[in-house]
Amino acid sequence: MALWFEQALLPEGWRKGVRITLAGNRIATLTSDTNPQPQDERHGPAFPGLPNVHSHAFQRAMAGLTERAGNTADSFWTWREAMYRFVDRLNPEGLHAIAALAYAEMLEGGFTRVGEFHYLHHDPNGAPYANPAAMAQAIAQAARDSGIGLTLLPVFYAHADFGGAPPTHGQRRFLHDRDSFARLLEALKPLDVPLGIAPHSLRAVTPEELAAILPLAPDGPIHIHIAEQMAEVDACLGWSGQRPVEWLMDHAPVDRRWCLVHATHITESERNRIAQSGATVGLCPITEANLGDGLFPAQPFLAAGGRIGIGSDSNVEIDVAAELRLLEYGQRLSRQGRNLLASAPGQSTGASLYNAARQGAHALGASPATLAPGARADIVTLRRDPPAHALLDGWIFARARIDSVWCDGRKRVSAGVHHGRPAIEARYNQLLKALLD
Ligand code: NGQ
Ligand code: ZN
Repeated sequence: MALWFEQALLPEGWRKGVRITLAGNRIATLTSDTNPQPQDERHGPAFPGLPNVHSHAFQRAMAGLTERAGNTADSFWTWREAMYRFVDRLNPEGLHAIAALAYAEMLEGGFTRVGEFHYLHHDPNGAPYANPAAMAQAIAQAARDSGIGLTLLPVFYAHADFGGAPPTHGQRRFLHDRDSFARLLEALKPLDVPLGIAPHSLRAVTPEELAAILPLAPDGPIHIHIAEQMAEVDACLGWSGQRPVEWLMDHAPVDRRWCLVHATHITESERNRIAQSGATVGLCPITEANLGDGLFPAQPFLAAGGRIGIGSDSNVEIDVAAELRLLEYGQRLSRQGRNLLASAPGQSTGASLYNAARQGAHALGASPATLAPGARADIVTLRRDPPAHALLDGWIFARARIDSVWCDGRKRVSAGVHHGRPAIEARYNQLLKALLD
């Protein structure tokens, strides 16, 4: 059987009448300017799926539950307290149920690979599980259930703040020292997924710990949260006399392997240094808006040749088109202009955003999805009705909606809905009911 697409985004650009045959998880043959054959499955416009460079899957279960004003001023930090309380009772089974729904929704939303920034390692008392990979196995199982590609980013977390402050009670399930972390990395190898390493933030890791854990992962991506909140920038200045990005650039070997998550509050010089380093900035526009982080200077960063990836982070909403739209709209609102992230005069803003986000795959130790013979079949199509005339702009800015998604050669989403959704949702609803009462 073959797939036939009205139009498809090939490496050389949009082509009409594209017919693809699959062999296993890969594209076997691809022909353009061709008519469908009688048995072909016919679809609207198709393009390669996008990578999600930053997810905390478990936070999907808090979506909508932290939008009520508290008695004191709400902030990122009060949200974080609520998040710590929420995870108190999660076990591997619960994590599996939540992550499976989040990952199914990622596929529905156009993501075909996820980087899971995974730090919920230990049992509810903070004691290691007999198998240190128990929670990570739940993540990997959820990825298999949904069919999404997984890059696992095990997190090293040891402190509550700069200067090696002791961790708080709410952080007890995240903690390692160098040796227990090395054992975790060993235990993750049999999962057989691409592995990275993630020092949580400069708050959670001392300079000595950072230096000690990097050699444990000589290849693969390195992810870190950085400069997301002004309080973090101020605390870093108080501790070191430097801003977080400045400090990191001076003290760590930041290069293309690195993904700096958020990097919201940066100076012009920090911005240029990140762009020159080749590191990816992991932008999570919906979460950054939801948590009141601030606005990353995307326009000058991209103009300086900086690389970005998109993350769904807290998973309060999961939709890569909505992330890209908000990324552009944040720039429009703050800079009072339009089409600010278009790569050049005359270029489509949607296509420019899409192309930038596609490169985020490198930050997950993967190649960007592509429609070509031999490539993994990670394909997203849009509904044909109403006609998607502006294609990527229609998808990102207007009403064009996702229809079908194939990941690793298997069709997982039809008519916008993940095939496993009924079962995954039933298990999730049951779990959440138990968790919330
Ligand atoms: C996290 N989330 O690890 O889930 C963090 C909150 C922290 C975001 N930064 C915890 N969006 O940064 O300390
Ligand atoms: Zn995060």
